[in-house]
Amino acid sequence: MQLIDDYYPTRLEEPKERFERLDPIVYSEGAQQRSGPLSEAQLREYEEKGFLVFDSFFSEQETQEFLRDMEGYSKDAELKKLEQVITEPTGRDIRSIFGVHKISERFDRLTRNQQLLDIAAQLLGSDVYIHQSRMNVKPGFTGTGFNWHSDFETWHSEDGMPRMRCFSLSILLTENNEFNGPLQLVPGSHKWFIPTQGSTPTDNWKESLKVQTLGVPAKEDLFAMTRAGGIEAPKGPPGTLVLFECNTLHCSGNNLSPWPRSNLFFVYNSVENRLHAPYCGTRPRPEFIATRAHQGWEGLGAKLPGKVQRTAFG
Ligand code: 6CS
Ligand code: FE
Repeated sequence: MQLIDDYYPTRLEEPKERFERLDPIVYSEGAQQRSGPLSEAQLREYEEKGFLVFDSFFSEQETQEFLRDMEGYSKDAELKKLEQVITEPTGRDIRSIFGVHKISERFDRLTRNQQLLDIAAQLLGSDVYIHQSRMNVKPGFTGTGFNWHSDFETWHSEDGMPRMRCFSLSILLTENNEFNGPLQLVPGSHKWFIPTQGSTPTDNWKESLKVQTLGVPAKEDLFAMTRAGGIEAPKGPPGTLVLFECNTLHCSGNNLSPWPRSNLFFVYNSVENRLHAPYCGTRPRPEFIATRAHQGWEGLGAKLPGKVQRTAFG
């Protein structure tokens, strides 16, 4: 079995201090970097803040079609029986549907939108594939939020994503405003890796996708990160695009407003950053949460801190 170094140890028994990320933020260089579509200024902003916002990236009409599809899926009783449909912690309301690009041809095509692929190549400096897709539905009055986390911390420990060479796109399908539980990001936090404490149980996703308790940074880290960078919650009409680096700290609050807040979420990973066995030692999460089937990942193992080797999923 091939052993893999764990450069970002997390889910630890003992606390470990945050440290600066070991990976680049923008991977393309020279002519590829200058070829666009992102301008030099946008690339610098992404490097500094860890996210970019594009107002009205998609037209109102396109977004209406996405929203119509999404509403159809959230009313589909057959779909609701599938494990990839995550319901709210209390009640049967839909919270997320994973693998939407496998369910919907329109969303599948959307992941291959040329402009999005060009942005992905410019940021990641390679070909890419979709690591995860989902839609999040946060209905008015009852929709609940997500605790503070870095997606990379989860994808590294629970999915075996080795390095930070990945980003997320959130396509707003309804208006996001200060009242309906928008995404809250900490500018600059992507430059730090914050190891968390705790041990990850088998099938943690069944719990964490409803209410996340593991993988949440300590309060001191959140104080330090927000003291340095503050918090920003991008607002905008349907069709706005929020692009954020995989290690940018974020959360979102409950939606107590009457207005639903829904978005589509695509994660682009570099083909040079394929998944290994989960670094936390559990069995891999399902394919609809973390794409690995086409990657021939079996036989890859993670070398864990303090342990010489880890078999596939202990
Ligand atoms: O576990 C995951 O992969 C996911 N969880 C959160 C809270 N954000 C990103 C990702 O979809
Ligand atoms: Fe997240």
